[in-house]
Amino acid sequence: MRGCAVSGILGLTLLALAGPGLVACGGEGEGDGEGMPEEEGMTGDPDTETTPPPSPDPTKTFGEACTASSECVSGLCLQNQCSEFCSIEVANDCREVGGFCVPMQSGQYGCWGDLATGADDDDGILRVGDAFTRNLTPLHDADLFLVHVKDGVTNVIATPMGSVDLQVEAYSPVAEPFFTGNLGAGSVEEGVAVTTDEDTYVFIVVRDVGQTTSGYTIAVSQ
Ligand SMILES: [Ca+2]
Ligand SMILES: [Ca+2]
Repeated sequence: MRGCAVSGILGLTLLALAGPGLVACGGEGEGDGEGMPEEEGMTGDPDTETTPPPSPDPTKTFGEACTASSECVSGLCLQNQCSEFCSIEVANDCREVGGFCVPMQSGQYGCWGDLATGADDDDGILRVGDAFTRNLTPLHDADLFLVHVKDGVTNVIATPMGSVDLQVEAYSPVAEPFFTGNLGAGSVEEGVAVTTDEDTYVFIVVRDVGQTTSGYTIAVSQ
């Protein structure tokens, strides 16, 4: 999976001319399943376990170091940090603790990473053909979108409705950043062309990086 800057049709044309195999722009981050976090200290087969000694109630919360899930209030120790279980079907289900909702080797999902998106309810889930209108406010606000992308090139473009200077960031399903788009100043659209060979999803963050706030639209096309 890779991303390239797009500016409307121009960006699309450039990408098409470059052809497959171009990895120059934002070409790192082959995030397709690699580096998937593994939860630790999960309970084994109960039939074969002896009765464990009584252990103190877990006290550790999100982000605290752990070696076993039994140490965490949430019951989930992920990559040596207490995490929280989350649902990929809920937009920004990790909003309260920060981070992305990532798949674990168990098949469940846990909050991972560090992402502050503020208190607003602008986060959403988009598919090709969708367009949402949202607000970047207060200053330095960030909104998180799960965007379903299809085999080929999927364009995600954020267009200011006012003076806001916004930045578009793309992350793999396991929360690895693979593109940042910030070519223009205030009032200028930013975007990413996500190229992939399978139907999957990416996380897109639209962030206010200027000194004003305003609304914007985010649109997904192919
Ligand atoms: Ca917002
Ligand atoms: Ca910008």
